[in-house]
Amino acid sequence: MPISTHRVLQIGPLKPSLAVTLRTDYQAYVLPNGDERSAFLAEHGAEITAVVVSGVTRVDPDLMAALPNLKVVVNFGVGYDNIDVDAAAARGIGVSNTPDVLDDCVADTAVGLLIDTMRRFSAADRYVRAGRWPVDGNYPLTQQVSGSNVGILGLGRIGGAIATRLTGFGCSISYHNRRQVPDSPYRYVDSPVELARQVEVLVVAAAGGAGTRHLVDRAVLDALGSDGYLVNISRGTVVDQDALVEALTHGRLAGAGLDVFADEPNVPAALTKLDNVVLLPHVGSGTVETRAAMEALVLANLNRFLQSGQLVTPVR
Ligand code: 8YV
Repeated sequence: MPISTHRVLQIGPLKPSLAVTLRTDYQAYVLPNGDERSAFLAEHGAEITAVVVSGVTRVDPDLMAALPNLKVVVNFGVGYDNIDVDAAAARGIGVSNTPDVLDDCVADTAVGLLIDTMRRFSAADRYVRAGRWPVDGNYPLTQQVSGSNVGILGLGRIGGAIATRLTGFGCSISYHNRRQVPDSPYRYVDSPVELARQVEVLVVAAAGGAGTRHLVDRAVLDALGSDGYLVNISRGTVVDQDALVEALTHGRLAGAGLDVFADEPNVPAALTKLDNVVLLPHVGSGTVETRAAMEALVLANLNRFLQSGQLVTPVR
């Protein structure tokens, strides 16, 4: 397909440099918010053939219906639970994401969160800043990371990168996954509850979406128990957040390190009051290097699609 037959639409916020490139090199439209949105869709909807979004923006069947000639949704992010991929497939709309390029960065975040949560570095930092060290004395002892038993829920590319790093810390790694991973050096456990029962730390690395909603429920949290830690770098929807807040406030879990939440950017006030919880504003892939690589992959997908109708990294 020649590029001239295409019209690109940015929906929702994007990395500023990517938004500039789309506007200047592709003459992309930006979907307005509020009252102007439906007027824009009525006037321009039929022109649009390609959409670029980031993981926080929903692309649902209503939006697809308002873009009747849409051929592709290019997603900035590896997770694509923001996009109704079944509805897209039914309409013949291709979907791409940004796999591989962020594995290392997100795995770094998971390990950083795990260490911070078990060793309570953020809480200890608050202790120093509050002037408590000279007054209250040495900080309480915490839990050792090296040599601990870690369970990974979802041994995909990111889960695997987390496991590799933690092997360097002498941790024993077990995992649960939809399917057992052939030739994996790690021990497979056949349910999330059983995995939680056997480990000291559960790291959630399973993709988001309807199939994994509340995979970590009250039973899994109770199996992890009052000495157990939870780390989540995937999607807030994978964990029953109400059950998590309840377990943490009642001391039924030792602590949690969270980069993702059920209703971002809103974080339950109860969590912000707990000292045994580390809260990050979804920064898993947020480094200059990784975001540049994601941006390049978004543009590679867009270019390939505009030129040939193919994608570099289609989601299925
Ligand atoms: C991004 C992510 O923060 O890749 C993902 O799935 O969650 C993160 O890398 C997200 O895409 C929003 O830009």
